[in-house]
Amino acid sequence: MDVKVKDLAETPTGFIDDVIEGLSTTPKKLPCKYFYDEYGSQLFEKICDVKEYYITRTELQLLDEIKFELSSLIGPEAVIIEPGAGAGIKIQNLLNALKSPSTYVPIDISADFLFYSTQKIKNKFPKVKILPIQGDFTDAIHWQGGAEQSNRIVFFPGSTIGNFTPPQAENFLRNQIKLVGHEGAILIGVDLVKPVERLEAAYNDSEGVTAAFNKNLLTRINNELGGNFDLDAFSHTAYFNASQSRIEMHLVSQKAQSVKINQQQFSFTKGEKIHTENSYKYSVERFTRLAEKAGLTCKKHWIDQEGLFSIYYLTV
Ligand code: AVI
Repeated sequence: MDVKVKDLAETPTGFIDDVIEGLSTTPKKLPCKYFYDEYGSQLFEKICDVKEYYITRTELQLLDEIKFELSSLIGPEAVIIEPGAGAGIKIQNLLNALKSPSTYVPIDISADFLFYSTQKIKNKFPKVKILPIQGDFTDAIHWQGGAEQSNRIVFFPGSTIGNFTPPQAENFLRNQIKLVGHEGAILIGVDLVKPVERLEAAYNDSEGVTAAFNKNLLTRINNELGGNFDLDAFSHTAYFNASQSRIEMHLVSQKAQSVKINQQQFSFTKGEKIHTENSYKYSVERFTRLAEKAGLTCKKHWIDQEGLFSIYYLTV
């Protein structure tokens, strides 16, 4: 395997440009992809376990319930491609469910995550060939593959698709079609629209883990870009924007203040927000339409008993 371990906290190129650009626009914003340094990824793992965040446990349970159907839909010798693979356990459940999967292709920006997840899969599934790709899955990934031409499946769990705007989500799906080819498929988890109280509780957990996750963006700017954000002078807020069908996360300035980053000064009024994340929630109809616009057919979809989460098997 040709993946090398790099410094876990390595600053991605483009971080400073994205921060300066985002804080220079009105309203201010920061890209959510920068949540995930080592500490941010640990906080996200913790979010997945808090009682209000139903997404991870509901999807895992649903994946378990549909494993025999998935196995017969996908068939033997599948090539599973996972954009933004991270260190998750869902892939292990999927590989366990399938009949002799041939290859696993994790894609992640972090060489470390690739390294660790490759080791883990190698140990547990010694017969599965592993072909890691280091890259930003929000960009188009070009992978020809050698022998691995047929039965390619993109696995994209966790409702990460919800962190894209609908046009970006459509574009992402089009890029995945190029990866899997004409006989491929996409297995994707999508959070469902539901009563506001349930949604807002999931992004305002009582332990404050989501608040810490949101504020970690400011810590990263301070540590990696020489910023001087006062963390106590910003607070976390998350609410459902019904007209856009999305949860929005923001950091709210608690007072009029100015912050310096890399010799540049940014001023905030009291109550001014930095928009840090969108998490779109879809009905089955809306997501099916979006997938169809991208050129996919919804062959099958599943919803858990409580009606919280959906999984789709989309074919090209
Ligand atoms: C990764 N993504 C699907 C999560 C979500 O629910 O949008 C990220 C997250 N943000 C706050 N809590 C979890």
